[in-house]
Amino acid sequence: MDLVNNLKLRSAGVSVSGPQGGAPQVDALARRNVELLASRLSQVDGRWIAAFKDLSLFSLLQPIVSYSHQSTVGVEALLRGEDVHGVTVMPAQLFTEMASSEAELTLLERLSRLLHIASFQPVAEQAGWLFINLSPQLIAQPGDADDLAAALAWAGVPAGRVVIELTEQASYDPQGLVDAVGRYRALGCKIAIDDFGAGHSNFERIWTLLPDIVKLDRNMVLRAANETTIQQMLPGLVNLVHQSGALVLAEGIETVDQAMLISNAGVDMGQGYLFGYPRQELPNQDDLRLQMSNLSVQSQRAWRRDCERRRRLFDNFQHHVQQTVLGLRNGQTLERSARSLLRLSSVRRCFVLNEQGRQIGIVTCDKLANSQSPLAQTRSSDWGRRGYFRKAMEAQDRMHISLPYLSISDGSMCQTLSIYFRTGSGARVLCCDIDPD
Ligand code: G
Ligand code: MN
Repeated sequence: MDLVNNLKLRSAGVSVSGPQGGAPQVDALARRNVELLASRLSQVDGRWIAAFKDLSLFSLLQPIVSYSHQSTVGVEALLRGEDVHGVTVMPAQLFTEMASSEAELTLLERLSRLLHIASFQPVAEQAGWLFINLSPQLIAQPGDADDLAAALAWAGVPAGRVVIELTEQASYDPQGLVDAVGRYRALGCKIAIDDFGAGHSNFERIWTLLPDIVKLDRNMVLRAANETTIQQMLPGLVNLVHQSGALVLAEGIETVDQAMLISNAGVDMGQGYLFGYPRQELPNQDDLRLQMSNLSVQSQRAWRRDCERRRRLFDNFQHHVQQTVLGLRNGQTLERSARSLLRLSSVRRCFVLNEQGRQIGIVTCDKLANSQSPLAQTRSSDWGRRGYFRKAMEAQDRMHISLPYLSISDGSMCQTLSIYFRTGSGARVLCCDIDPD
């Protein structure tokens, strides 16, 4: 029986599994299939090659680095083909043009998976995890987890070293996909969602599959490097993914600036040409460590410069805020007390809250004074749930500064300075909205 027929038997739900000696159990049919697949593999000059139609397939490994470990924690196996003229065929073409039926596509996916496992085996000690791309269609097929288990047993690679990257294609059987993911987890594999932000790699998939790792699509890195809004959104996005219990990996890092931006956003792991091209061999670990350590030094330097700049800004604001408080405590109007504060170009408005967080006075800079927006009318509004109010009430001895947030009064990002003080009528919090730095 040939492999394609064997796969058909499996798809029809026919189980030929028998008892195996020793653990872990490997399904007999799956083992036979893997032996058939393995017969297409050969080693030329130490490199594994698989024969598929007129092509020679081979596997390249691209390093995945951890910012905290400052070293490689895994490799993604990437398929390449070579035709009889020595011309390279990329995966997109291989999977869309070279397989003419569903059964052939399954054969190609399983063959390339076996090739990846064989290519990874000699470097498994240094390489950490092996990331393999698999389509939702393949993994949801009956018996596919058995096939993977047999392939791993054949090569002697533990399932705990395998991360299954679920590609961004649609799944026509969402519950089937959830069940399938459970089967790979039961083997000991980790689950990653590939190309998050593209195609069907979206929040729905995170919520239903609860992956161990989410790989941010390369396009997200590119856009974050070029568009301020996306860059500002990135830490929040990373935080959301972390809250789901998944680590975050960014793909397509090509420049030092992109690597720093990603690291500052809290991303855990990076992959891209900056750290290493897809190659047959792993990159030199000492070089990589040096590169990671340079990145870390540069990022620390930038952070310190930023701290110093922010401290100077803060000191300047603090001086004017204290002058305002002094005026208010002496019974002057808010207009008069906040005059010098409002003259600073980044100050938008100053307002005073009572001890419940209700606004009892406000002055705005000239630019915003004539706004017609209904949201700009904040008389007697309630800011009691805001962090800047609560922090000022909790720690009464100093001025606070909020993180940037979206102001509901004018619909743009701002930061709020806040400080507690007392008047004859009770506790007050003076707040001052400024443009984010
Ligand atoms: O869909 P997936 O993320 O698995 O695609 C991986 C592909 O991305 C591979 O073909 C690989 O060669 C390519 N790739 C890997 N790193 C980079 C990079 O830094 N820049 C670009 N443009 N492509 C990359
Ligand atoms: Mn991938």
